[in-house]
Amino acid sequence: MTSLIPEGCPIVAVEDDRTGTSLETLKRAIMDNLFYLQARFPSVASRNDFYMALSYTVRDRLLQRWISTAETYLQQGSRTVCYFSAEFLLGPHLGNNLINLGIRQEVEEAVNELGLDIEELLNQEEEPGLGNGGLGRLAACYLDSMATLEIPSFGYGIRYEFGIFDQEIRDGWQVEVTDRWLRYGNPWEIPRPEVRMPVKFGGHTRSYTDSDGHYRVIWDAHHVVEGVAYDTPILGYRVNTANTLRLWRAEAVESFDFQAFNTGNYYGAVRDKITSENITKVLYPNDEPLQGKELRLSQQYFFSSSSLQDMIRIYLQHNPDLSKFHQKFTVQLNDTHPAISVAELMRLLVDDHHLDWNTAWNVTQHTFAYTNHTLLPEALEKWPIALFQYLLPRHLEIIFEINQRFLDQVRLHYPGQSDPLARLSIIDESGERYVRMANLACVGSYAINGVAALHTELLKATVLHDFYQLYPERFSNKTNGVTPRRWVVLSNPGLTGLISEQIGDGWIKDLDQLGQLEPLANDHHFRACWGKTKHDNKVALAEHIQAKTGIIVDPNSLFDIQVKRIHEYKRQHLNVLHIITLYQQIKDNPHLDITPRTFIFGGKAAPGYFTAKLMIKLITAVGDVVNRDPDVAGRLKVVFLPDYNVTFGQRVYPAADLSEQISTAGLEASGTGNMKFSMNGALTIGTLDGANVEIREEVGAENFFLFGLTTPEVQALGAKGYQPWDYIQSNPQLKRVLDLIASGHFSHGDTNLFQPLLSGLWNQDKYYLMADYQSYIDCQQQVSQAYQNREQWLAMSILNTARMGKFSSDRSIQDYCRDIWHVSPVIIKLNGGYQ
Ligand code: CR1
Repeated sequence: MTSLIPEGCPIVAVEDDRTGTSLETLKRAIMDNLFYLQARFPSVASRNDFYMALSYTVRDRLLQRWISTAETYLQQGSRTVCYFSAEFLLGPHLGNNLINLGIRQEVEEAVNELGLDIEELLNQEEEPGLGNGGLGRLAACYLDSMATLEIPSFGYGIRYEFGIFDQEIRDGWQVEVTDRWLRYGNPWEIPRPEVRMPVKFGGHTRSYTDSDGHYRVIWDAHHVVEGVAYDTPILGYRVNTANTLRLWRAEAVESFDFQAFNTGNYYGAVRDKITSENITKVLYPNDEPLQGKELRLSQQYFFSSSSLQDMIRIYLQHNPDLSKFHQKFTVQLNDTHPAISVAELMRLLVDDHHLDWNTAWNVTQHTFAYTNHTLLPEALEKWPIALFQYLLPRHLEIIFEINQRFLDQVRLHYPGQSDPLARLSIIDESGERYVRMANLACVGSYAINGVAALHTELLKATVLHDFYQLYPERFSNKTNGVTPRRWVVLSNPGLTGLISEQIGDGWIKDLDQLGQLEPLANDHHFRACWGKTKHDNKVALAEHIQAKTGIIVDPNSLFDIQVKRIHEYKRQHLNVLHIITLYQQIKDNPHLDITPRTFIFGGKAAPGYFTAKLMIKLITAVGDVVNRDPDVAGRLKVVFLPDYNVTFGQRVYPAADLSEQISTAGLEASGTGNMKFSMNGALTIGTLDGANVEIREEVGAENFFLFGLTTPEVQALGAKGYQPWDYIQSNPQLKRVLDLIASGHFSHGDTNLFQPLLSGLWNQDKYYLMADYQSYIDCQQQVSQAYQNREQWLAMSILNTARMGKFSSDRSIQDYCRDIWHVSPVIIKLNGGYQ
């Protein structure tokens, strides 16, 4: 990359170098930052140096807004939402901030004039992958919407040194590689070394009665770790609001334990330091299932405690009376990962700030609200009592006390009945004793919600049924949403331009305005433009696929895409069964006239999830055979794109014709990829699961490819005794597909490789693939036919986008604000820099 020093550039400060956006100012600022922050001159500067210089330039333009926002919140004492989440899957900042600031064009010009390429600089950013999948990405979309809607809010979480692993594919298998995202520096974060919170672990408690006769407990910890704050500004779209995402990093309190040092235990002291700092080393890579890992509980407690202490510190700056804490703050618990906060706030209020129990409980119960994100039983967090006792002895006492008082109330509800008591208890006593985090969250929260209408109904009917009976008024549904800023404007500039030409750009902040596109679905010229935009996006993805995998795909074929975590319940293997079905039809009749398709997969498997890893191997193995078989003659292509992440999603959603949302009904809480696809004009093939149900309601049944069993049908089949082999034996086509895999056709003759997967399908088929197979194949046939009618397909595609207004995360956040948080926007005026 070549570059130019702006020679003879007039040094007349017509605008502030840190806030101005004229071409000359931007150029000067970039070069200044290269010089003073990266300490480089242009001819030796690396691409990363330029990326950093540009990012600091953009960050300067954020800071003015961020500081004005902080000042305004402080002065006004605004009611504030704190979003507690163990995961924030942010994706790259630079492109998003350019869009939200509205200076993308200007910056591109400035960068060009400096002889640099904006795309290259944008690609230089290592995305902060501080999340696994949907839950973490939802948190990121919500931060964007809260800022855009000018809602006073904080995100609180963990600054993992290593985020979600990078995925490589070697010999068709997933290999995990450490995500060293901080290696070259992170220009978006501002360390706050003075904001540090002590977090205690282990040890014992003792009690005494103080001189006023109060019973007090002291927790003598085994050791203390400090949480140090790292802040990232989160700017809203074309507003002055820039909220804060505060992530905590663990630091050992003392560099070395001097006593150990003096007694010669130097290495032991170093080891203790490392152990403390391990807490924020790495994100746990599991999506849903969870084992009882001590480090994981430590992470949860560490960030919950740091965050609550920080909030109390902020509160006490203006108000000595903690009994009204809940009037200033509300905390949204993103799943049960931060649920220990309920006990921790009680501890802080009672032990440290000497509130009486009832007052503290009143505050606590009015502070927290809890979102549940999954019904999978293996994902419900529970921690062995022994682990709790060892790590958080004081919290265990508090939880016992909360539970005792709670169960006393339950007894009044169910006199003489022990079953509801056993189910509602925060302590699971059915075998080895556990603390049930969902129960703790429900007892300690004033509001409880699921993430799609069906999911919330299922929560009320199953997993949280007993709580629903007890506290029906606490329950509501809040259907997920995604931010159109990242998922349309940033990802799909072509479509953004086309839409804005027609209806203006108001839709970016008010997605319902997309409805104005509806009449254009009948406009021949508009359809042609729509089709061209999609085609351009497909060409770009095809180039990317070739660069990454060497596979050549045809942009005229139907791009059929499934990207999400690899999991049996999401049923990527059902998709594979369809591919093999088509393959066999071609083998039977090589002249068959079928709609050419490119099947694209992406997604990570949890490193310890054997079956999911085997599913990846199956996809790549089938691809290897199908892509090369001369009989197929390019009509089918199968691509597994490695390392699915936010950046990759931004390329993929705009290029999809068909979105695969094929989970077993009743198991996908919501899904959010389904929304991103549809917003970008893909049609969906899906089951009646999660938010698919609502997407179909919005876009119209005629614009959605529905198949499969419904949730009640799945439940009924399970209750009656599901026999997958009945379906296999009575369906020769299905049997042939399974037999072809078993024969070693896709595994160089190895008949064992896929046996674990196949025997799973024959024998239990926990996720009902066999039951849904024929319906899926038939539905795919309809998709293929529909794609042949290009005009009709384009009209359906336009209608999908036009009717996606509901799925903006702005709508979700407005729902939370109105029904749960009771917070209102605060308008930020710019205070004009640092003067
Ligand atoms: C769900 O599986 C949902 C996201 C966000 C996931 C997915 O359907 O869209 O949450 N749940 O609500 C999850 O990660 C730990 O649970």
